[in-house]
Amino acid sequence: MIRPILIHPDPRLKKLCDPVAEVTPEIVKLAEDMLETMYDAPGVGLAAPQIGVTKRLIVLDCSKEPEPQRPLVMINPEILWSSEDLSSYEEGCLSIPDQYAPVERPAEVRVRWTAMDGSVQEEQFAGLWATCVQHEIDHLNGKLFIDFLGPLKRQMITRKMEKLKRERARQA
Ligand code: K2U
Ligand code: ZN
Repeated sequence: MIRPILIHPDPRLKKLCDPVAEVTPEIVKLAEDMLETMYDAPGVGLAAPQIGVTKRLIVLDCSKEPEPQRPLVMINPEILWSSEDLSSYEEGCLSIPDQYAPVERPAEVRVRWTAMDGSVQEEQFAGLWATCVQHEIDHLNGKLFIDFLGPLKRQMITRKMEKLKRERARQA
């Protein structure tokens, strides 16, 4: 089912998330809900803390039409290697709607994770996949893309989100 996405500032978005001990039916259901929520947003990635679950689980699908969809579920993802080369991308975040800013990250990363069938996977990513997987793993460590910005820009965005939350609370 589609879950509500938390909006910054929210303490759950700043937490260091807990490892997933085992792939239970609840974890499988959570991953399915996260994929459905991500596609509905729409987005190319989503981390469990963004729907209020502070566990180390992310989903992503950076495939572009006419490529087939490639939904990836990563349990306890970890970055094994990052390239020296950097790439800059105009990042956004589903928890910080309508705010974009350029963020520099390693252009390529090698990631290891546990898949839904319990198998351990390892793959190297480049392009939007690399940017997205780093953005999502940051979420698991309580880090948001605005943490890469200067304090004034970060504060301005935070103030805008506080206003948005007040307006949404009034409409509710
Ligand atoms: O984690 C999230 O909030 C979803 C992010 C993932 C993302 C952020 C920056 C760069 C790549 C991925 C996005 O809000 S998903 C929306 C989106 C779609 C296409 C390109 C960039 C962002
Ligand atoms: Zn995000």
